[in-house]
Amino acid sequence: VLDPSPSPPTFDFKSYVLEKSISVNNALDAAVPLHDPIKIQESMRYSLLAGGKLVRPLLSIAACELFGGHESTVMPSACALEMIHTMSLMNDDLPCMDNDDLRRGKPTNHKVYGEKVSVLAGDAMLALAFHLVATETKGVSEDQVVRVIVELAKAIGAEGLVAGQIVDVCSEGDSNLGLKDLEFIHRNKTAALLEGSVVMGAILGGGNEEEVEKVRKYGRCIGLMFQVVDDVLDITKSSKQLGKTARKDLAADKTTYPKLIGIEKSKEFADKLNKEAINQLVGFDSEKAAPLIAMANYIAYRNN
Ligand code: GRG
Repeated sequence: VLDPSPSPPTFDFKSYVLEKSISVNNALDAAVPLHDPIKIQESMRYSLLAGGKLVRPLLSIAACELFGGHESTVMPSACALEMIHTMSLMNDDLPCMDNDDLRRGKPTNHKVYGEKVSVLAGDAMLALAFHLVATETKGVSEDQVVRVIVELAKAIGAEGLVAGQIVDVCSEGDSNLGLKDLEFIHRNKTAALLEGSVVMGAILGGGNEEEVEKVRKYGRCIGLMFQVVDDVLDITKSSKQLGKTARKDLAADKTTYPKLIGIEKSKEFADKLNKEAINQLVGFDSEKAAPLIAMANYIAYRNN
């Protein structure tokens, strides 16, 4: 969407994403085995292993490795993040919310398994996420694990994801929605979990308070940027590429950044957020910071 900005020349982002995505998918596969009651397990696996971009797990792993932490230490948290992200999408797709038929290029969970199973599979996945972090996080102190659990809970509840979703749902059709309201929705609905992802990784990697706060600021910036870029992409993508949700948003004349400040200003805002995010990483080991820098650039310059 924006003008390409240079990533560290020696860092192979494609290989990094491929390698980490395989690890995360293997861990997710193992975390939800096919046991009885089989319907719930199948429903969870259907959406969890449907080919999401794994942005949150990858961010969490990269933040942990920024401090020299190991992938295996952060993997339960990485899986928990993808589980909660996925169950939130399953909830969002339900007829009582967005009523969507397609997600990640496949029929939505409730279309395949029915609403009752889909709601219960989401409930189970939320519980499993916390169970996984609490029981499978190895090689760090109990205090770190508790801090991670607190961070995750805060990111998804009525001070985070749910807050963004409720304000979004309640403001549907409100043509007076302003920039402040839009920012509140995006900061909570989208940015809170992205922020939580990097903070959880940083805690498990052993970052000190000041370092964790820098990573938090990075997360906040890329979180809001994710949504600003999404709003711009909804408009700039050719109609052929537009997904069902995007078309719905446009048709309903949903409030977006381009609608409120125009496409150019939205792109400039995203660019500013990207620079601010990357600035937080100044002073860290440049090799270890490379994945987080590349991910910020990916979020800023992606085209889908
Ligand atoms: C978490 C308890 C709990 C409840 C959920 C329904 C609800 C409450 C929240 C909905 C939140 C929502 C739909 C947020 C949008 C997040 C977002 C930016 C989705 C797109 O993320 P990508 O592009 O998607 O990372 P993939 O499919 O690649 O994972």
